[in-house]
Amino acid sequence: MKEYSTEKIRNILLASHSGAGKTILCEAFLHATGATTRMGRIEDGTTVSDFDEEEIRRTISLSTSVIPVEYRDVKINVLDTPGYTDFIGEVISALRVADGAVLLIDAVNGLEVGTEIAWDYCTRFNLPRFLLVNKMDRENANFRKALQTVEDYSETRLIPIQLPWGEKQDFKGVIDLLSMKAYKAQGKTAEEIPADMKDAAEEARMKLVEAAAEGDDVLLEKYLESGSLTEEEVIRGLTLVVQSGDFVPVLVSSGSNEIGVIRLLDAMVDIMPSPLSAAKIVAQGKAGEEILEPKDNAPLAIYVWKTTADPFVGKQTFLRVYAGTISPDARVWNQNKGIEERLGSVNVPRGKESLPVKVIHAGDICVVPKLTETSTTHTLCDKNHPLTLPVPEYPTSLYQVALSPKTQADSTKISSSLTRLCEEDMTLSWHFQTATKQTILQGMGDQHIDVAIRRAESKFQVGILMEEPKVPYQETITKSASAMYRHKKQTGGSGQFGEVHLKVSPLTDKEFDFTWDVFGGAISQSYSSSIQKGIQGVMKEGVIAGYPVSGVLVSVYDGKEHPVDSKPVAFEVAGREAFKLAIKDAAPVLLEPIMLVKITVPEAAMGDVMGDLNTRRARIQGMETQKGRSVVTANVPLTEMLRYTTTLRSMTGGRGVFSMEFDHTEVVPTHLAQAVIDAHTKEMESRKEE
Ligand SMILES: Nc1nc2c(ncn2[C@@H]2O[C@H](COP(=O)(O)OP(=O)(O)OP(=O)(O)O)[C@@H](O)[C@H]2O)c(=O)[nH]1
Ligand SMILES: [Mg+2]
Repeated sequence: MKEYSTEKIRNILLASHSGAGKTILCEAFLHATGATTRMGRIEDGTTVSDFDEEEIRRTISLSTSVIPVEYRDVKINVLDTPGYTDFIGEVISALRVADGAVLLIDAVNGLEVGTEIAWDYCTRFNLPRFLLVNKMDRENANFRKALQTVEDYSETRLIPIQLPWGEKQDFKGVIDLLSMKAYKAQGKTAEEIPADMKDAAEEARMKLVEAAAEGDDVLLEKYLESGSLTEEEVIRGLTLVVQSGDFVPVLVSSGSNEIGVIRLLDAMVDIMPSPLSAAKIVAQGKAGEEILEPKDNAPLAIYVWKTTADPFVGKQTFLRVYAGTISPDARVWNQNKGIEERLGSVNVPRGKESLPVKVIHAGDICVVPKLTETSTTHTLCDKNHPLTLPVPEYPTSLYQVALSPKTQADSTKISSSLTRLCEEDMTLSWHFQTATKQTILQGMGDQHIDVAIRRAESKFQVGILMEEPKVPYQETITKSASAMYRHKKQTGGSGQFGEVHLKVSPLTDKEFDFTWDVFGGAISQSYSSSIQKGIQGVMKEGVIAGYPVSGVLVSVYDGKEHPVDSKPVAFEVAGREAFKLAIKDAAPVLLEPIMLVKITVPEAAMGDVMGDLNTRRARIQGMETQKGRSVVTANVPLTEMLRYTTTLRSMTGGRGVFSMEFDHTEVVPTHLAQAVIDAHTKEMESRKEE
């Protein structure tokens, strides 16, 4: 692929609700610019962007693809993100490296929740954006109505720079308000605006020119004096008001019919910022904050925004070069790891392809193979000019499953496979939960987890079984109690003898503490560590329900020893048993994790959501409604939230979202605790029978 210098690059993200047509729009870009000879289809699994086996099977995008579109001597790196909310992590990674966004809505459905979420993220990342009313060819397509749904949602001013030329099956092109020309089909050639559209176009043009004039005092003055601006002036003004986020230009298209795509590319080239004029990234350097200048001769600054692992192609690392240039075989410094990595080839990604290039200039995006130590979110730079680039915040996980290997052979592969999958995905993580002895995989929703497990099976050939995760309860005590135990085995051979008296008391700020309060040398302090070892074993295994014990102070205050038969192992047993007895006497209870949950839903769904929360032992902390959306914050036990993604989705037609994080632990109400204890007792009994 050709070399593109910084001012000839655009990094533009496509984001929207699933199904608004992002992936097909990429097909249209490639076809209309002559990069492909025919457009691929979602149904046939033949698009450039959705090349992954699971994407083809599910007919939705699951990860962000880079689609470079070469047009007017500019390379637009189009980042095609997945719209399904489970895969929001992919959108966030792409937002981090984009300089602008095109947000799509379906001309029939208007603004849907996935686009709302993307809209809010663009605001958070301060990204200039376009609104594209796509699928204008659909039966029931309605430009005005679709636009209204966005106006109802956001206060940002929307400013059409195009009007649809016809609608539904009559949608034939766009009326362009910048050039005041009509563009049929793809839009390669201009013609006069049809007579019946003239008035509407004039009126819309007025609003556009007014908006553009707000961008700059000189333009405003000229506009006030002469009442008009040239196309070039409108574009200049528009660029400024779009970049500041004051206005969002509105465009129209039908991706699958390739209508409007060329004018959309023109707008990206003319109005969206190049890396030169985009908002600058601030890095942490040796001497404090450093603003990254997107120049080839500046010290190297690279952010790693995506990693893929594939057993055949190997590891692929996606980079955005913020400053400096890179070429094949370059040596770069990984600031996070403190090591040097050597690049092999340097490539421009296009879907699954890697097109080798000789140099990547400041501002561009590329992919390099086989970086062993480098992961997503790392900074690569010049060893003599160390830098750290900012990392975006990813949401906390919302959904968990417990995993177990299908066979013995799988058990050896499972952890390495999970580690590699999680390396690819910033919203996926796994850990071994000691409290429940389960391997937990957590992510954003059931689809997210399902995809991950299928990938583990197909990419790494590891068989995985899914189970409901157990809640990581803890056991603790609510009063003090004392107990003694004598361990004695003195029949035949060498004997064992140890007697321990101990007292347990509740500890609120610590998991465990131990004091040695034996007076007069009833037992030697050298047995202290054996006694503690016995106690620690029980702390891990639990006493009443098989969950770890926490919040206990143990004081050993008396005991007995035998001159010959006392030995460490005897005191370990005595300590263990005395501790169990004491715990049982100290009014033990179960603790459960309580989450802080924030739920955002359309106002109309609020009644249902509150009613449902009532059945989940929720304690409402706050509630507010703004612009038709209600936000509830509540403390809810984790047990009640394990499958909440699915419930909330069906309760709100997919329009509800939530986040949650661990807040504190609380005692499980007695009747619920009893059920957990009974289940444990039953399990222990059935194990004994086996
Ligand atoms: N009528 C019509 N259908 C379209 C158009 N663009 C896409 N489609 C169809 O809409 C469906 C979804 O298109 P995609 O391009 O996969 O949508 P997406 O936004 O990438 O969806 P996600 O990857 O799930 O976020 C497919 O069946 C397309 O064929 C369009 O302009 N008009
Ligand atoms: Mg897609």
